[in-house]
Amino acid sequence: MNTKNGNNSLKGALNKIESLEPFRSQIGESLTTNQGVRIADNQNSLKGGTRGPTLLEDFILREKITHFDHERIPERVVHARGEAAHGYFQVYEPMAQYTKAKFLQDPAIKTPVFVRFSTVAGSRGSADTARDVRGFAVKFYTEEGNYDLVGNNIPVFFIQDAIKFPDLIHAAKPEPNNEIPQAATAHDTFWDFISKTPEAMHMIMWIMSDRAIPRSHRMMEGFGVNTFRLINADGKASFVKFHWKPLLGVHSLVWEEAQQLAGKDADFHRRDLWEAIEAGDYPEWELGVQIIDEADEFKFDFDILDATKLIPEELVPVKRIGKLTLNRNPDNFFAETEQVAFHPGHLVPGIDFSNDPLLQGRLFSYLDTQLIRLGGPNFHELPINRPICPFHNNQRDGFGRQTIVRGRVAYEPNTLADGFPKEVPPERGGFASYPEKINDSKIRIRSESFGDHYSQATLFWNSQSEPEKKHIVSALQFELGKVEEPLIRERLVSMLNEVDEQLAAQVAAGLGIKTIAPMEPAVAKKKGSMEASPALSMAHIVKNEIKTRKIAILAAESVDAEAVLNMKSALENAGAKTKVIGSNLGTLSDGSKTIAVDHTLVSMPSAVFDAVFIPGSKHSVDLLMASDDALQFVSDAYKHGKAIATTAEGQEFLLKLGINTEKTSIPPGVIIADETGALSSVAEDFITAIASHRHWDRPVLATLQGSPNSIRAALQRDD
Ligand code: HDE
Repeated sequence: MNTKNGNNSLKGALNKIESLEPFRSQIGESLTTNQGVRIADNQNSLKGGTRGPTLLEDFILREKITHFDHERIPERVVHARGEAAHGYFQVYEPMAQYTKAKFLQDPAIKTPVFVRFSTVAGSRGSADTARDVRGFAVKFYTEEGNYDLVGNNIPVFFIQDAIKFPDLIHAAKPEPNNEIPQAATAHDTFWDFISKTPEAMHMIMWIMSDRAIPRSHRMMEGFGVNTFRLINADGKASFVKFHWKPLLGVHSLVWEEAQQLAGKDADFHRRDLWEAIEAGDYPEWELGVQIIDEADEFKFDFDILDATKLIPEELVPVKRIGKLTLNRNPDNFFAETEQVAFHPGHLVPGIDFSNDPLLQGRLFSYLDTQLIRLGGPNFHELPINRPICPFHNNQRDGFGRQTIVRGRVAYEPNTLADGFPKEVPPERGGFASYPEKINDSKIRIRSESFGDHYSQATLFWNSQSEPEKKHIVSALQFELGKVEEPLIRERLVSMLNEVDEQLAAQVAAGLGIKTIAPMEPAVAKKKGSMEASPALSMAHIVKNEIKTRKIAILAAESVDAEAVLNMKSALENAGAKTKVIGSNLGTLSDGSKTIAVDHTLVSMPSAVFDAVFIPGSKHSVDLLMASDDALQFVSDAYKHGKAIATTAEGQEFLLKLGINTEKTSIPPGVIIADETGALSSVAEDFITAIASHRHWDRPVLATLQGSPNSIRAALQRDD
């Protein structure tokens, strides 16, 4: 730390406090005012007589209430709803060939990080499972200063130029006259804007896909979205796209579950992250980079500066260069998660911007919005935002200033403080912007190379599996079905027709649109170099383990405790979490062993779990069969494609729902023990079925035949 001009006078203040140590320990755990005055009565305000008026001189009451009155700060204008965790990042091998960033060189160094996940449109108290993009913001506290990678879980964005961002967000947020709907794009103003913004079509495909309703924030990818630059020690630059690849795989909910969860557990994702970290199941992602040589800037059939385009992984592979681990929950939500301030302009030497016009506009916005949200220019001093390396400069004063800087010199150059703090040349770690050549006219024109809005939307659609396509159709039917203005619905269907005719026809059918009008003027669509990119489909993500998955065990009185305990230990040995669900809390006994019920059927719906097991005895199964809640639970699990296992006695339960239990016709993902079957082989098959995440190729249950076509179609495959 700079002793001439640093903030070491804080040390002086601390010393003063240390000399008060004996007195401090006397105060001990006392309740005090903010001035440290011990409070004798925190139950009654000061009054003139026992029934008399409250006195203005009651400084204890006034301080307490005044502070309370000011406890709320403005929520983030977007990404207001979120949760965060601490952890660390380690690079696998030195990246010196591409970047001089120090935290990307030494595999032995653990760089501390703070990561916040968020939805975009909803307010701070909105439900976690809204259909939305998820923010994925990472603050690296590096030895060279803070570096923020402020990304999303979708690799592209709605718009190409930041000047459209306020319009996009005004259209997506609740409508301003009646503040309806909360945390949802299913309303007229959003789709009105989109119907006039064809550059959004690629992002629309992603947001209508299951990517927008993740199973867990621990099971979603992250993307830097914008193109950045890496710069090595010789000053050589490469373009880079950043990726986060979750080690638990990429998994989603289905829309019906997301809607149920919004009511049953609005904190579903927040709770999931918190509980996983508390249980020591630390979520992990690998940092991936797609590196593009500067010489290859123009070799693609899209512009790499256009944030509505991705670079298919098949064209430029994602190189995994390090690992992020989240291992500590915040101590205080407000102080950390709410006050953290991310900014894509927080760079360290070795990383730089590209000219992506969306990124360039973002660079202005973050600090600007944080100045008002966090109450002035000193929020970098809040513990969660402070760099871990020393920082000094001549900035002074302002609201909320904490550092007590000594001396009279607050300018540079100076002689009175021997020139401190001093500039640092780039060779010794000073940040120098990449000297990109710029020689052009000042214009407000979108580059022609940004002109193809549909090819990658089609590429995404073509790359999806059949169930994923069904879910997209159903999501569009849901969203556009909520739009009241027919013209907006029709324009959207015409735009979808440019993405894919079948897609448009299916959506149109649900909306009762008979004729699809051609787009005017006609759309100029490039023939992309690829038909499909398998990496874009979640169906191709490796599914081979069940770590941290939540399995429900349905049980009633005289349940076969042995079967429960054996299944529990098989699943837990494979890394899953199990919960016993019953009609009531309490314990259940089969005469020899007793097991505890963790949750009731009414408090924990099937949507919270990844799979369900129905053990015997016959009596327990009979009791469950008489419960509407239990039948609903398993029927939902079946409908949502989840793995279901039963002992031989449990077959009856499946039969009651209309699930075929004949050996040759058992639906995929349903495992039934035969009379002689040992539970261990059931457990093995069950684990494999859970690992597959969902089983879509199941026949529709007779009990569901009456449910709306759109739900059935979305959830099941016709074949
Ligand atoms: Fe943001 N964005 N954004 N954004 N963004 C904010 O900054 C903005 C964009 C992203 O957990 C705000 O402190 C503009 C893309 C995340 O605290 C604000 C544009 C991507 C978060 C802002 C974009 C993001 C934000 C609101 C278009 C993915 C939450 C509160 C040019 C790469 C960070 C705040 C957190 C937050 C502006 C587009 C990611 C208003 C102008 C693209 C993850 O400054």
